[in-house]
Amino acid sequence: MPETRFTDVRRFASIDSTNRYLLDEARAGAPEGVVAVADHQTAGRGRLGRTWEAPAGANLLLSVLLRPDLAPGQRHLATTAVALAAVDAVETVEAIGGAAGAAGLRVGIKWPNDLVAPDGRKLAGVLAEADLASAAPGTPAPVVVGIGINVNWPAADEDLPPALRGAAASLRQLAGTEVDREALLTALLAALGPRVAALATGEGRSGLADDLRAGCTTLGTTVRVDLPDGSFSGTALAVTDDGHLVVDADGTLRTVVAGDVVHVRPGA
Ligand code: BT5
Repeated sequence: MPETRFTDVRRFASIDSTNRYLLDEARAGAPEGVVAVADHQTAGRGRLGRTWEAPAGANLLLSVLLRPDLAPGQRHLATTAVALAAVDAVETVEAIGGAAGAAGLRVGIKWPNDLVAPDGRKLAGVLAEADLASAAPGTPAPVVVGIGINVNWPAADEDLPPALRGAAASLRQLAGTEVDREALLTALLAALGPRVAALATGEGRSGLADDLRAGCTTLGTTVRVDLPDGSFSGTALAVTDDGHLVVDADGTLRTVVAGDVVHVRPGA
């Protein structure tokens, strides 16, 4: 399977949501690989109707259109591929800037969809939205994966709305200096090629799951899992080959396919 190149990059000074834009493009037949990047979103969205905050011109807000040939149970790996590409990109760019030293900056992945700083504050969120109805018969359904990365906002905790203080952070805060958004975008588009290509083969998918395990800050922690029909707590034990989280809830192993996870206590 040839690697998709993310070269059709459509830029917007302001748009409601780059995910919404690409879902509409997908319905109109746009191919895999189209990218939408915005300086500002007026209705940036998170999961479950939540909003994504970012002032104009400070952060990276983008979505990519994928048409991955995945079984329904494997779809979380599309989120994983984009999250891992972002982790790759952050490392590269910090190494170029030298801001965090030669080793670059290693950010973690909090299951299911956050990039987090070493202290757990959220640096980025990923939102995957599939449109199962719009695919031609026998062809993979489009999946739009959006990511918002806090690049230069907030510069300090006080910049954040009260609800996000202590919970969100930016690359700028970690690096101690402004970070070049364009360089990060270039690195991210380059990293997406191999990460998305990996979705197409069994070996590639197990590599994605391995890298998710290696970077997942949720493993080993006590978590509370919030599902539409209630919550339960336990210890996050493992990530399956499909990218799902296995939680030991009082001796019963429960596999979480989608849901909100709160880190209650760090692992021993
Ligand atoms: C996410 O949802 O984290 C997915 C965010 C995806 C945003 C991108 S931007 C480009 C593309 N186009 C879109 O319209 N969306 C995508 P969730 O796990 O539901 O987290 C949302 C929650 O994160 C909010 O309710 C806030 O509590 C918090 N939050 C909002 N903005 C934040 C920020 N800039 N940094 C850290 N946390 C934030």
